[in-house]
Order: sequence, then structure tokens, then C-alpha cells
Amino acid sequence: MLFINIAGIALIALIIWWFWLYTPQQMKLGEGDLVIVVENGTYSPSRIKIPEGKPVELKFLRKDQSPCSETLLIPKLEISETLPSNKLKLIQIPALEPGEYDFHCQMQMYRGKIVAG
Ligand SMILES: [Cu+2]
Repeated sequence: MLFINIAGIALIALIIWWFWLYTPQQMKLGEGDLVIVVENGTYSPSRIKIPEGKPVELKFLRKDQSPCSETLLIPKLEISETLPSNKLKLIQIPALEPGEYDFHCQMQMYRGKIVAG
């Protein structure tokens, strides 16, 4: 009974952490040499802040070998690109209105966000 309570509390703590406390790593474009690394099921960083109204270039480096991670989709921008393995790939981002633009792999297991503004 005690064990069940502890497990329950741990689960609640985990849920609170996940939904309220956890904020994905965010980086601003221009802070150092920003490279988005695709590895172990994640994009890192997964939130990329870019200036609005200005075309920019994002660098992706895919270290993950899973074939799904090869495809990079940015649906709102109609971008679909193939990321080579262990080789830097430059993705041209057009001038954007302020807002959030999701990007993900083919099956949406890897997820990230471009934040313009
Ligand atoms: Cu995937």
C-alpha cells in the first residue's frame, strides 16, 4: 500500500515536471555557431529563435542513423529536405511572420520548433 502511494506520488511529480516545469532547450540564432543536432530521437536544440522578416539559414547535422530522421519537414513553410548522415546540411528559411513553425521527421517522432519574432 505504501509502495503504491510512493509510486503514485512519483508519477504525479513526473507529470507536473513534464507538463509545467520542463521547457525545451531554446537557442537564438546567432548565439555562437548554432547547429541543430539530430540524435537519439531529438533535435538539439529543439527550439530555435530567429528574427522575423528576415531570411536565415539553419544548419542541421544528423548523427542518428535511423532512416526516419533523414527527412526534415517544415509543413507551414512547405519545406521537405533530406539530411545526409554526419554531414552539415544548410536549410534556407524564408522571411517569416512572427510565430511558431514546427519541424519534424517523417513520422513526427523528432519534433522541434522555429520561433520567429
Ligand atoms: Cu521519425
